[in-house]
Amino acid sequence: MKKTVVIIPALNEERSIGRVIADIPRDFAAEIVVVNNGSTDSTAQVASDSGATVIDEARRGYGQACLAGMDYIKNSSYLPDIIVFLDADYSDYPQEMKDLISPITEGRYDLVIGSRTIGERQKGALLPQALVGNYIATRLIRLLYHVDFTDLGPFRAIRYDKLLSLDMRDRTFGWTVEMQVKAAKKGLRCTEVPVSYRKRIGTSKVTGTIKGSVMAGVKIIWVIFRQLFS
Ligand SMILES: Nc1nc2c(ncn2[C@@H]2O[C@H](COP(=O)(O)OP(=O)(O)OP(=O)(O)O)[C@@H](O)[C@H]2O)c(=O)[nH]1
Ligand SMILES: [Mg+2]
Repeated sequence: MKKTVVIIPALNEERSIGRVIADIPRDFAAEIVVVNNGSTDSTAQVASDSGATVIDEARRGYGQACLAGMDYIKNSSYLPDIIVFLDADYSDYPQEMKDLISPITEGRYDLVIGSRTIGERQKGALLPQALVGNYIATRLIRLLYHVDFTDLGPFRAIRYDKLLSLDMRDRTFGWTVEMQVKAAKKGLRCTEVPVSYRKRIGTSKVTGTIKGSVMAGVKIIWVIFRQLFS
């Protein structure tokens, strides 16, 4: 069986992180790595009590946290086959992880995005600014890089060797789109599966605030265009 490691960036998610970990199908996950991104609550304690490996990354940023998770894996003694990225706020349904990894384990795809726009969404879970942002970003990717995505969702699976080949760098909200654009440019076999999405537990850090939405939107567009020239 393929070895899958789950990376969960977490910033002050003490109310949700335990539930996220509990719902991950353990037969599919060799290790769950929670990257505690400078939380001031008991996120780290809850995560380790729930059976996850907890690593600390003091520098803020979603991408920074994901990079720290990858560094931990690089320095560990084993080689995973697949990495799953998952948010800590319990918006996603971790039990759907098997749908994300089977296209990879069957050898058909390298990158599988969990799409919330083609999945079942609780009303109000994806805010209008996120829907519009996703629409614009995915149309631009189709236009410029000729791969058809419907979402930049955080819940995704990728072959570990392919992930390393992407040389990921974004330290903030551009992380998800950077992965998709680079995968498209490199000709990775990309697909999407529908995933369900519900309202988060706890306080929003990105799309729930005006500042977060604007910053994320600008960053995403920037990443999409910048990859044309690199
Ligand atoms: N924004 C942000 N999120 C971080 C950071 N480090 C870790 N995270 C985690 O990244 C995930 C995404 O953040 P969310 O606040 O859920 O962002 P979102 O999904 O765009 O928007 P909402 O779910 O509506 O809040 C959560 O699991 C956070 O805990 C960070 O430095 N900034
Ligand atoms: Mg969220």
